Amino acid sequence: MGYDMIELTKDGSVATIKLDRPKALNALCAPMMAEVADALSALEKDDAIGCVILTGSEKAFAAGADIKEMSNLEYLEIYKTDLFHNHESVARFRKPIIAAVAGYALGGGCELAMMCDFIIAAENTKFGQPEINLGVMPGIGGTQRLIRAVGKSKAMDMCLTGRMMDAQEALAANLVSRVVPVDELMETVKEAADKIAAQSQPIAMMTKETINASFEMTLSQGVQFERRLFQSMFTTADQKEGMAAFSEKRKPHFKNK
Ligand code: DAK
Repeated sequence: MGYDMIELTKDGSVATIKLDRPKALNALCAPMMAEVADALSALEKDDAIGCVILTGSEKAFAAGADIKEMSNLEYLEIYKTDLFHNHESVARFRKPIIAAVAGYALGGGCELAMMCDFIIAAENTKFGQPEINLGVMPGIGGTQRLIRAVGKSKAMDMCLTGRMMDAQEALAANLVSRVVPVDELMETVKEAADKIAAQSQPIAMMTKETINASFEMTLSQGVQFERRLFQSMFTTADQKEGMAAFSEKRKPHFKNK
C-alpha cells in the first residue's frame, strides 16, 4: 500500500511513522488513520523491526480528530462504522512504540500519543483535551488514559476547562518521560528506539505487555502475571545469551528467540 498522509521510513531496526497532513496540522482523518493501522500491521509482522517511532511535524504532532470530517456525522453512522477503530491500532500494537511529540498534541492527538508506550516531548509541545469546547468530550480513550497518567485532579482540569498544558507541566505531571529542545527531539527518540530495538524483541514485547497489564489487574494478579512471564523467559535462547554475556563481560547478541 502506498501512503499519501503518512511517511514510513526504516533505519536499522527502527521504523518511523510520520503523520503528514501539514495543512490540517495533522488532524487525524479516517484515511490517515487507515494508513497508520496498515503500516503498524506490516511492522508488527516485520521481524527486522524492533521499535517504532510515531511522530508529526515541529508545529503539530496532531491537532486532534478531524473536526471537519466528523461535524455532520450522525450517531448511527459513527456507531455502525466504529469511526475511531483504526486509532486503537496504536494501543493494540505489540512491539514497543515511542511518541516523538512536538507542537500541538490536542484531542485525538494527545490520545494517540498516550496510546504509545512513552512520550518524549519537544519544549514547544502543547498537550490538551479541548473537546469540551466543541460540545463533546474525549472519545478515543482520553478520559481513561489521561487520568492514569496524571491523576484525577489534572485530568479533570484538562478535560473540563479544555486548556493546554505545556511540555514542562506535562513532565512534572508524568505525562511525558523526557522534554528536549525541538531540534534534538528526533535524535533523542531515535537513540532510545535504537536501544530498545537492540534488546531481545520477544522479551521487550513481554515487558510491555506486563506493564500494560497493570492497568487491567489487581496488584496480586499483576505480580502473578509478571512471575509467569518472567519464568517463561528461561525457555528463551536470549535469556541464556544475556546472562552469559554478562558473565563473559561482553555485549549480548540477541537472536529474538
Ligand atoms: N480538524 C480539522 N482541521 C483542523 C484541526 C482539526 N482538529 N485543527 C486544525 N485544523 C485546520 C484548520 O481548520 C486550518 O485549516 P484551514 O482553515 O487553513 O483550511 C489549519 O488546520 C490550520 O489551523 P489554524 O489556522 O487554526 O492554526 P492556528 O495555528 O491558528 O491554531 C490550533 C492552531 C491547534 C490552536 C487550532 O487549529 C485548533 O484549535 N484546532 C482544533 C483543536 C481541537 O479542538 N482539537 C480537538 C479535536 S476533537 C468521538 C467523537 C469526537 C472526538 C472523538 C471521538 N467519538 C464519536 C468516539 C473528538 C476528538 C477530537 O480530537
